[in-house]
Amino acid sequence: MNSSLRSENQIETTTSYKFQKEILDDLKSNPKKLSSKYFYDSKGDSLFQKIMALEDYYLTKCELDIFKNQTAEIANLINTESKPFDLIELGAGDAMKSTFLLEHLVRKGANFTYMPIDISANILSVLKTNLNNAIPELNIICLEGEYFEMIEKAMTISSNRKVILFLGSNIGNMEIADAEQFCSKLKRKLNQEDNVLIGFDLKKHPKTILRAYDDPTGVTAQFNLNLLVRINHELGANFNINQFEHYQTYDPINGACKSYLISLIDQKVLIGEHQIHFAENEPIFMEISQKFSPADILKLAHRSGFDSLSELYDSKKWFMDAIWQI
Ligand code: AVI
Repeated sequence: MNSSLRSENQIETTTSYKFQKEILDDLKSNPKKLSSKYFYDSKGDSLFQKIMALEDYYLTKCELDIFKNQTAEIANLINTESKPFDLIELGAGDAMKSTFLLEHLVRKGANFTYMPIDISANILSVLKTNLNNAIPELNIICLEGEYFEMIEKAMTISSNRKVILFLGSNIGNMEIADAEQFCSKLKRKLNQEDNVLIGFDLKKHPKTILRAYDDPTGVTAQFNLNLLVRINHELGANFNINQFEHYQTYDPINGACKSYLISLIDQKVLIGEHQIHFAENEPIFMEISQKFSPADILKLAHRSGFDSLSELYDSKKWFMDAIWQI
């Protein structure tokens, strides 16, 4: 075995050990939980694509509206003095929204390198091929791995100004305290002239929010249940997914939209050699999709050391892309 293969295998072993440890710790905790960052295996990726295409899942359409219709404004705000810069996108996925910005920047002759960061090598390679075809002039460096490790890597690749994109309300998948920690850490990595652009889903009629996360076709339910299927495949578990049901809540006061899987019966599940007991009606907390008011967003910016530079809304005012400076 050559040394690069050996180190790839070591990375794989470390990653799957981390996955197993986290899953077991989370299912042995009280209340039980699982981390939504593990939703995205290849089946999870394709279910999320289906969610984004759902009529009621408005988030993607709203942010697309901003990126389609306010592209020049975003470009002016982030491309301040036309100095070379690195445009780093956290969790780039298929870069559907940012492609509008990339095309615009290339058309305007901006001097920048696009650096998408994603945990999925597969997604990055598809993205690179698609972008090479769509925008051949674009400089692109894909960074595969965890956000902060890859931001550090980007710093070693070039000393250019950094503009960080964190779109799609991904920040909403963190508890508020974690989002604050995340933004503070991000701030510490950046320099005076850098900017961040973060997509926030706004508080709105509770029924509109619940419909987006509790679709009648059951795709969101499958998306949640798929993590149990993944645990079955990757950790040798025996979850019977018919014995768990997706349950969604939204609290219009604190803006927390939460999903759970409810155990329909009293049951024991094996994960490798570990046995986990689920009482009838016991919940597993799966995901938070936090909703914000403009004031909540300003508070988050200030508490993590940023200043607001601009707030861009879609035509319905359901979503905000906030641009922050240091
Ligand atoms: C990726 N993330 C921003 C989605 C959200 O809206 O919280 C994940 C999702 N979960 C259920 N539907 C979509």
